Amino acid sequence: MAEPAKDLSGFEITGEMDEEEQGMLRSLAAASGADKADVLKEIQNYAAENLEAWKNQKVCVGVVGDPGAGKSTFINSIRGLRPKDPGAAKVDVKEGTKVVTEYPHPDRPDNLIFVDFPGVLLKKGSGDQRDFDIQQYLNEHGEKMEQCHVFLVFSSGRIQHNAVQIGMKAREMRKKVLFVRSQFDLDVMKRRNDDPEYFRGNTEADLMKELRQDYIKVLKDVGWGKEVNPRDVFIISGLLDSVLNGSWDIPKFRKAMIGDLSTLQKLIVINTCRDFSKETIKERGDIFRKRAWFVAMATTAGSFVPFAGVASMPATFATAYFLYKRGFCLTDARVEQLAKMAGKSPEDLKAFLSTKLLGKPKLEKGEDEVKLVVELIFGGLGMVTAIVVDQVVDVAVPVIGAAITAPLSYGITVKVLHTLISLMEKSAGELFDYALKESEV
Ligand SMILES: Nc1nc2c(ncn2[C@@H]2O[C@H](COP(=O)(O)OP(=O)(O)OP(=O)(O)O)[C@@H](O)[C@H]2O)c(=O)[nH]1
Ligand SMILES: [Mg+2]
Repeated sequence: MAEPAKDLSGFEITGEMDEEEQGMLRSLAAASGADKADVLKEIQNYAAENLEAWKNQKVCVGVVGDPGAGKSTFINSIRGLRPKDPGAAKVDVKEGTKVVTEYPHPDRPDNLIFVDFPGVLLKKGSGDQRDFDIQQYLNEHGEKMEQCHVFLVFSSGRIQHNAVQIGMKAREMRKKVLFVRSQFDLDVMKRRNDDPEYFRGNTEADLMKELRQDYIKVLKDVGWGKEVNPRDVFIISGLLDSVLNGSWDIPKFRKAMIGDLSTLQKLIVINTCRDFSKETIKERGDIFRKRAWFVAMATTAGSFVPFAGVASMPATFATAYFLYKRGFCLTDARVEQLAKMAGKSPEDLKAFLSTKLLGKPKLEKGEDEVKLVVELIFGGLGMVTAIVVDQVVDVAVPVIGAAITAPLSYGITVKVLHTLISLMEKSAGELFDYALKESEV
């Protein structure tokens, strides 16, 4: 039956979502009366079916830079690997990488890939690496470059012309280009040795500033040809522990790396890469908060009235709970890695976390973790039993231009999710402090 087309253009979408989701929200906003209830139901079902659609996203990070700058080391560390682990990139001081090599993240090989681009062109027959022809390089590697979402340009000193030219081509392809000076741990050591007085009057932050300015100056000299924002230059160490515990510029670097990605792509990165830095916790929470409306739609799909007496927990809610746990690095496997790194007992850290999240050091046999957390949250919110059948509220879904009415259970679910995310943020911060603070001797 042909229905008159509704004008859906006047509604501004304020959240990040794919086309299909946007269309649905617009029709929800444009619908009237009974229609609205139908569209809402449709969105709830769509959300329930697509709660984990982020798992189909792909993120490619291109890495280019000077020979020996520490590209392979970083590519390993960001994937949680040490150089000799299976799947690790070869770390070699003598010979540079000459072919494009893809390094998938072992936990999500189809979704998160680091691409190591050679800084040289190995011409058949010639073999002369100094004879760098950017056009030929593009002919060979341009297609792969197009597939990358962000580029990291590594240098350990005076960055070479080749790497800068490749970075410029990435920029022309409208890719985000970030500059990395790795091996800062060595810079500190060297400075201490070369100039023993330096750290009397200066801090590591001063040395970082110096190296950052130096990087920018060299970029200018080598012909980058554009103003470089100091905030796009990151001073890091690529060694595994530094990457995991967020030393120096690592937290800022992590934020910048995912800054231009869609929310769904960001979810891939934060749920795949381990990160024990306190400074990125809030950003991770924000990504989950942005998507909480969608989880709540899924959770209130069908005739579900979640939390009505907290008798049973909808599977969608449990899915979100464990997703958050992973994103904040609070799963058992991640806590074990944190313990290993910090030289702490894994059982001790798990008990610490459990006390923060669940109010006790250990779950009793047969207890449901998610149900327990929700009960605690409900207690805190003063909603011991929520009887929400048949009640409606106006809620804020990410669309401007219309008031949207949803079941009250939707509003309550959003509130519970937000509280849960805050609880995880707080628990992660306290856990990382507890694990890492005292171990920094
Ligand atoms: N101390 C320290 N050593 C590092 C760091 N990054 C890399 N290294 C060492 O520097 C050497 C070169 O590192 P790679 O990661 O192989 O460098 P690359 O950029 O991949 O080099 P090519 O592939 O040869 O171009 C290795 O011996 C690494 O162990 C770092 O942040 N700190
Ligand atoms: Mg390498």
